[in-house]
Amino acid sequence: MAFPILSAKEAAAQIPHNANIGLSGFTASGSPKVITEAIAAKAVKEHEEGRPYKVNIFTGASTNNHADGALARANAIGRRTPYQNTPDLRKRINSHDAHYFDLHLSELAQKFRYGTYGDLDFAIIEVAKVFDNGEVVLGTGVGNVPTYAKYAKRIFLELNNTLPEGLYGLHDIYMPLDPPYRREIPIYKPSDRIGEPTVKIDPAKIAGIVHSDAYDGIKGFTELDDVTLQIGANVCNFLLAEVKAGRIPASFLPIQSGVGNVANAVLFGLGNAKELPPFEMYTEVVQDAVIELMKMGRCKFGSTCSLTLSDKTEAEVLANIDFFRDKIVLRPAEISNSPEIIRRLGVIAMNTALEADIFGNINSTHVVGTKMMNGIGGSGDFTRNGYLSIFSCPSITKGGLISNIVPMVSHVDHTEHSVDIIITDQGVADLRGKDPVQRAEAIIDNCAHPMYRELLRDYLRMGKGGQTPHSLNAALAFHTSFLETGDMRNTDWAKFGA
Ligand code: 0RQ
Repeated sequence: MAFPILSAKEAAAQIPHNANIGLSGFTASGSPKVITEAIAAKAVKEHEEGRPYKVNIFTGASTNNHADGALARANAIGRRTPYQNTPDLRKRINSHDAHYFDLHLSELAQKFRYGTYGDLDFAIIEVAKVFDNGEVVLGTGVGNVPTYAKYAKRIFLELNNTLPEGLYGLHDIYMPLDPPYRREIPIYKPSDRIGEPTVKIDPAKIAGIVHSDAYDGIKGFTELDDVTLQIGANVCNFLLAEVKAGRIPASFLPIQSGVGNVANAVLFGLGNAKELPPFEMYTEVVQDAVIELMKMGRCKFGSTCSLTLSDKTEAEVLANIDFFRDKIVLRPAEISNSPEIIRRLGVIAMNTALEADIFGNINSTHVVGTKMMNGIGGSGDFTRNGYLSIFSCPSITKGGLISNIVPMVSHVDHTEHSVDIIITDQGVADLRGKDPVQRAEAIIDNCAHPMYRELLRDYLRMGKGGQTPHSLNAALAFHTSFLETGDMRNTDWAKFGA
């Protein structure tokens, strides 16, 4: 069947105000680029002519500057979920121009199938190849494509000419049945394949193909500094001690690693920790550092939802795809992040906090309790189900104006019940088996920066008893001091009756 070839503008012209659109990909990888830019241009024109025009965007995770970036600049996003990380969209979310709701990434596909968010009018899917029968080979990120492709009424394909056909075979496309018929998802080791290499799309739904040669545009990470290197080393030393103590099997367990500079440093540390055996990953994002670890033989296999690689590293991987073919599988988000599989495989979950409180609760999303940074992403999927759940962050930020260890987190993403270990550049707090006061002592002594330890100890002493001795009138004093004076160190407990 010959599908219509359209320009991006012709595709965008068919998408009306208030349409629900599912985008392919996971992070910048595999996300559409040219049709989303054309929708943004259409929105600008509609707004200039005095008509409302916004679309509701459902994705796998964050997207890229061509999608979230362009659409946010055009103020063209109505509803948005489950994760984002572009500065322009962040501004729209925090000003309520875009109505973002933050969701565990494993949940969106099934919630769509359950009918929670209404009909899906369109899917826009980046592909490496289209077969005449509607089967497609996806790009470097899968996200929620299987569900979006099945449930969208009409589908536009972005055929990206920079993606080699050699991507065929890297994907493992599988969709579980929904309750009450769901069975176990039969993955028993990270490299198990249970599905198909392609997504089968009903050809009658394909509204057209738009050619593209745009790159994901992912930048490399910030150079590692002394603080991030120390965090990485502390994580590795902790894992090594757990193996030596027999609490992690000597053959090791699959690893999940989050996003960002800190996660990158942790991966770098794992590469250098030669006492740890080569390991496998069961994760959602493979970033540049993992590719290096694969080349070094340190990472044997990566099950992931996306290859979130800088343009340079992606070109290298795609040019040498045969070397990586038996080392990578790309899965849908509900499989890469499946609570069932994470629990079964015993995944070691390693994610990053914006702030942790002395009792072990974690804020990963809200700056000073109010402004959305990125979102919870998959951190909750892994943290709640991991064999061991580790959070790391620097002990201080902005030269010490902010302590990342606070009396009470200003927003809670991960509760004390899900967090086993907190690690900063200062050291490791092992929270397992400790009551709240013992946890607080471990976190203050081992993780807080020395310049904040006395303030935190004073807070604990001020506590009004009970299992978790908070001083409710002073619990957010670090944050209010920062907002009032620009420095958490100016916290004055005397103002709170201490
Ligand atoms: O600000 O950009 O102005 O310099 O936050 O901080 O230390 O560079 O940390 O890049 O590792 O990101 C939690 C955001 C950490 C990320 C978060 C400021 C700091 C800096 C970034 P600047 P760093 P990282 C897998 C799992 C949730 C999603 C997740 C994240 C900027 O890891 O989004 O885990 N996680 N997904 O200065 C105010 C504080 C701060 C602070 C740091 N306490 N208060 N600002 N900053 N701490 C992937 C997916 O789900 C797809």
